[in-house]
Amino acid sequence: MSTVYTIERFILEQQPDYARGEFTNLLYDIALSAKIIASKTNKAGLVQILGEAGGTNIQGEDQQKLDVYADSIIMRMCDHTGRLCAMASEEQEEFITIPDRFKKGNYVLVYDPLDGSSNIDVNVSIGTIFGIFRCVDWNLRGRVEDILQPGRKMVAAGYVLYGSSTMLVYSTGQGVHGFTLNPELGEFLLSHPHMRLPEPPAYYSVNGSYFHRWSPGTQKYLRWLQGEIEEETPNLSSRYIGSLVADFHRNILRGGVFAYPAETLKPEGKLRLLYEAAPLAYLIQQAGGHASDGVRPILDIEPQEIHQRTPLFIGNSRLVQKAEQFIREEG
Ligand code: AHM
Ligand code: MG
Repeated sequence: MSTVYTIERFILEQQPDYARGEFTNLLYDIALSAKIIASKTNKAGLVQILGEAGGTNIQGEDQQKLDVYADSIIMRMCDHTGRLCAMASEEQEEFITIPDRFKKGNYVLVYDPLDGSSNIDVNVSIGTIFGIFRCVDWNLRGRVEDILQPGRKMVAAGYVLYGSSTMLVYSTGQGVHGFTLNPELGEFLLSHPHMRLPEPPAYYSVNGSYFHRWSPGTQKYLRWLQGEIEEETPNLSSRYIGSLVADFHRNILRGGVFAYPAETLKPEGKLRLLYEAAPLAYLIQQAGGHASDGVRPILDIEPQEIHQRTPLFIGNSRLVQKAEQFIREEG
């Protein structure tokens, strides 16, 4: 029988001998939050019977929207453990400080608690994205400087996909590893060790309905992806779920590129740099790929504000570099 690795065992075995366990335990906290969120998202369809999310259920209790619920689970799971000095969440305007009554830790957690929320009501995969930094100054309580760090400084990143199975995929800089939740055991089991982007790439994922609002370089890029321009033409098929984690996960397994470019109505793009683009950029680099805003690596961008947006091209390095080339050439 092959060895069964629970996520706990795997994280522990990857931990260097000198580690004090603070970081390891933070990953456990995230895995536990993921299990709690998964058990709730699995029942999302039942709110139609038991009461709408955001409305009142048959017991007369207020139903929390799932993204708000996921946010409070992660925040409450992580704010009192003494492992963090600050957090930032897509669901909260300001960054989250650790209350004075709790011990402060040395790490910073940035997260999108439930991305792809437009997909919840139609039973399509959704996900959680997270990134971890070290605090800039370990002696101080969390400040905005601790949050506004470039992706290059992340010490870990990952996502949880709530799909046909729940999967947790993460990296601490030693490759990308995927775990599938066994619902009977309530354990994440190692199912995808050392994930690497396969060659040749199979898919491109982009919302082509915005084509007329893209720059000429971006339009040319889509035509190239579709095989219309004879210049190292790729042989790709199209897949777009509209759920970043799910689109990213499929592309990391099958090979490909995901793009959410800038367009006239969204000149900065739609996706958020700190807790969407940067963690996935960290992962894709670990899987042998690349992420760019069309001009520079996502990992090099210094965020100016917590909820800053960025255009995003992410996946197979050659496919991402081609986007950069067309955007450069348009001048
Ligand atoms: P959200 O943070 O409001 O859930 O929006 C982010 C989602 C991503 O998961 C996905 O890649 C993108 O929005 C899809 O946007 P569009 O519908 O414009 O293609
Ligand atoms: Mg989001």
